[in-house]
Amino acid sequence: MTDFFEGIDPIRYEGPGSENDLAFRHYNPDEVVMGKPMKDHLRFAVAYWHSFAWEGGDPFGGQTFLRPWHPQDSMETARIKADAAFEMFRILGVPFFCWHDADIRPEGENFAESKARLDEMIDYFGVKMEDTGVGLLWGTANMFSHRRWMSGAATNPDPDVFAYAGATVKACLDATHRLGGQNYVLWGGREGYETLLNTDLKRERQQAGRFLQMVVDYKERIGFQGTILIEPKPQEPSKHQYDYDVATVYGFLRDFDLTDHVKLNIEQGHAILAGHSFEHELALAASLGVLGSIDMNRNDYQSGWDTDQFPNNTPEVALAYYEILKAGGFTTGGTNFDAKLRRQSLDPEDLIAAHVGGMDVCAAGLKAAAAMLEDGKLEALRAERYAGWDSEDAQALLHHATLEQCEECVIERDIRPEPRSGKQERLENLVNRYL
Ligand code: 3MF
Ligand code: MG
Repeated sequence: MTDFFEGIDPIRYEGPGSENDLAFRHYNPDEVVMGKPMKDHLRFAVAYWHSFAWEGGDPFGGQTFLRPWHPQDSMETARIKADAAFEMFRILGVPFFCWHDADIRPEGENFAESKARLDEMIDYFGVKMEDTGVGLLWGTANMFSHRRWMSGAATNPDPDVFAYAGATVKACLDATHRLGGQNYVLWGGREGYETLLNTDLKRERQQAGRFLQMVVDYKERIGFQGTILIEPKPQEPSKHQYDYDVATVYGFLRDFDLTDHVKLNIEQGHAILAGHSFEHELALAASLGVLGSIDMNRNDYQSGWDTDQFPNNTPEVALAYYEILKAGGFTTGGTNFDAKLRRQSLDPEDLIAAHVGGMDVCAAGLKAAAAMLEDGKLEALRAERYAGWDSEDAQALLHHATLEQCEECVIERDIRPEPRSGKQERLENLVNRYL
């Protein structure tokens, strides 16, 4: 075990009036919201990479954190890191965690050694998960950090890298399956380009589509019951990333006949980078039937990159959970905190406090979203705005009419459409009543 979090007690719910930094003010795990406990709506997960693998470096400076598991170059320190991680899961009471292969074991001399190390850590996790009851929300492969991935993984111009990517995803999907993972995620940080001058877009799209079909085929062969999730992001580290946003990924899934086999893991910060709101991406994914899970964080609105900060804006989070609840809530998905401390937040307690705050913001947002949905006013006003389409004539117009018939009808009935107020400000005022 580790004493990294020594002296920090399990976090308890103390209510909105609590002044205790290390207590929940809104996240009351067993409190029933819309018929089920809050914890089963939110399904919180800790991101191993940000909380335990990241050493505090940024493009202009190196390590700031000094942890008992540093240097992260041996299986011994990999186990110490795992001990600290499960200690934090226990303190926070989170039901899940997520990992990349590279987060949990040091890279080996070759693929075989890397795989053996991964399997050793999966055995170690298995015992801890059994002991603690913490589940795996999703596993994934880091196919973006090592230099072999610099020109892509599945979309790489070198077929050897494509093969290495296939072997890597197989190992990580097997590991996720072995741990009873609820999902498997693919974020293509290098599946894109730095310059069109050396890029064959058609070829790379074909490779990416074929690769995803191979992943789905394998998932079915091993009987993995979790959901395969693509995580959209428009750029960073690539100049342009192919899985740009929900709409782009959906078109890609359609092209390769995968819309029934793959859903999306949607990240707040990535939605913003793509020029959308988080709730836009969630609402669109829900309308297309591909809403799977979320990476919860926030970006700094003054910086044009993915700052992966913990969420602290309840109104924004409420609109996100409104779309999730309206879509029926998570099934295998959940709320993964793809969020990291600022590199100056050095203390173990900072890691705990960051998650406590993030969990509380999500819980407050969930409760506001549930109140909005149960109250029904917003949906009633939305339905009223489209009521004109409910008539038989309107449905016949939509499903059977021709343009000639439109013209005939408009002239015969001398139709002169009269615009009606969209009531946006009143709707925004209504939302604020729940916050
Ligand atoms: C990058 C990300 C990634 C993905 C992770 C899982 C490192 O902006 O969000 O986090 O979430 O690779 O797909
Ligand atoms: Mg993410």
